[in-house]
Amino acid sequence: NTNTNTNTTHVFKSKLPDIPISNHLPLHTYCFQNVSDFPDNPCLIVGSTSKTYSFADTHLLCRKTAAGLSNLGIKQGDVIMILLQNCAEFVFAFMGASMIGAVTTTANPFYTSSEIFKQFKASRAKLIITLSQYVDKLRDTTTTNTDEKIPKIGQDFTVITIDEPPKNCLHFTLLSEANEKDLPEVSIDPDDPVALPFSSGTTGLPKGVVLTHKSLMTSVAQQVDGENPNLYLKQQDVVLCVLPLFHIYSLNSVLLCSLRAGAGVLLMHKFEIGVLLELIQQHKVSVAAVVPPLVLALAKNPMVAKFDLGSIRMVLSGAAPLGKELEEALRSRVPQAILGQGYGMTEAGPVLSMCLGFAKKPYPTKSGSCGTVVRNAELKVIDPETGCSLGYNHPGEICIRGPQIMKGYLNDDEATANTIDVEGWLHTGDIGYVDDDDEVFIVDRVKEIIKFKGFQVPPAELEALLINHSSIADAAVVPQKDEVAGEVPVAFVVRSNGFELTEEAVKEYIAKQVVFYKRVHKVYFVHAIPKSPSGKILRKDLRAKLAAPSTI
Ligand code: 4UW
Repeated sequence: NTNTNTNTTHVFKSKLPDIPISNHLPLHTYCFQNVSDFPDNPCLIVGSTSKTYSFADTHLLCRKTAAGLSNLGIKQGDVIMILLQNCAEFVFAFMGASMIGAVTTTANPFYTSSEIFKQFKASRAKLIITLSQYVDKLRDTTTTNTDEKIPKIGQDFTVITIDEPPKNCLHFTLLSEANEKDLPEVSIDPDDPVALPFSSGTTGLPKGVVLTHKSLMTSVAQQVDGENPNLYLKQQDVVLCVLPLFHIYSLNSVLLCSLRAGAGVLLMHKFEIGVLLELIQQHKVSVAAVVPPLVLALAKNPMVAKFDLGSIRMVLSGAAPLGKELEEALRSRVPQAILGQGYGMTEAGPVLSMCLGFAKKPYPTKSGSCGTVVRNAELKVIDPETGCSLGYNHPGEICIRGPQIMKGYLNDDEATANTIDVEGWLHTGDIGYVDDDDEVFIVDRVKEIIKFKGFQVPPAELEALLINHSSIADAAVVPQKDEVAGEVPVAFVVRSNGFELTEEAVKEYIAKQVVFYKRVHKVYFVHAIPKSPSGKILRKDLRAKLAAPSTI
């Protein structure tokens, strides 16, 4: 019952006043709007080489890449896939695509061939930008359905590598050395898509999340614009970009926010604690965007003591819950810094709430809080059973409404309607409450998703693979708490009659088909999977079993 006439809706707002947001602007226009104020400031700093691109360089290279994409036949509305770790070319390609009205779908380069092709096909991408070492995965079609026509590099799609191109592939310079004057004039509607990250949302398989120019532009403005920005980034800041840009957290809150605010972005293509510490010290990183496993490394690794982290003024954590003890442990390592969290969800555009300790005129905040709802948006908490809106301090499902949320799932009206209701509220599947000081606390999750170090593991995907195994009759995958990863996926498996199957065999079978973080960490053989009368897996029962191992 979501009848709002009989129940008053308690709408939670930011403590910061709403601001005018010109969200008719295309994302690239908005992000580069202030470049003429700081053309020579460092924009992108490549960690591995220290090569630095100024804002003027970056803007020009994005325009050249846009022209290059257009020369290759990429048109407004077309989708390109970026299959890269963090690097400058990632930025040129993403912003370049935006400039011609094209859409970028980002994928993890560690994905297996079948994971890449699933996203590639669903997004109907025409071109992939990657590294030569991953091109074999784009040729390996053993895992794709043999009934289907296998797309061929150079014929059905274009592959561009940022290093020496293998056979039938092109070099990135074809884009980055194009003439920016070839950039076609395009008229972009604010509701046109610009990014297409994949997320499984509250249930099922990964789906394309349609984020428009308006969504992302609004989200960035909610964070870094206004007299008193919620996330105050300065032109002198060096913002750590070690979290992958293929995930919305880093793409939005690190890259796009920094571009808009004129802060430098230190690009690291992978996480390695020694290198990270060295780079923080060398480039005087002032803002660190992290996830809880990284907080763990910074808080506990003995190497940290050998480096000077005095430049860090802000540490932003998100994508998974951050324990209070961990936060305290980090505090002793960077006592001068403000520590706080943001709470995001790909579908929400992505930021729902952000620590007000990061504001230009900061507010005091509490440890464990995920911040306060962003400005120009509304947040409510509902009873998951009745749909009734709840007031302060009552935990329920968090819902968000505003111009920043996704347009919907790609080609999936049903999933969209199950997530965004008729009143425009996006239902997160997270359980949390808002306290007396308007701070959001997340306490649980009612959705299926498992978060391994902040990465999404969709149980439905692993269950489909498991059930495909000839010796498996039924299966369910649920999260198990883990000190380092936060959560790990574990499987309950029903063997087919008379078949022998070991835990190792199941683990190996899955490991061959999925990216490392989706691997099954434990297999429990059971006689049946508990299900509701309608056939839904009773995940709560399985989670309860894990909490009391003697019941398995
Ligand atoms: N505490 C507890 C949190 C938290 C959390 C997220 O992979 P997705 O779809 O998206 C993200 C995005 C995170 C993000 C984006 C931008 C930003 O500024 C920021 O602040 C640092 C974070 O993770 O997964 C969404 C799900 O991840 C969980 C929650 O269940 C959410 O629905 N989650 N942040 N601080 N849990």
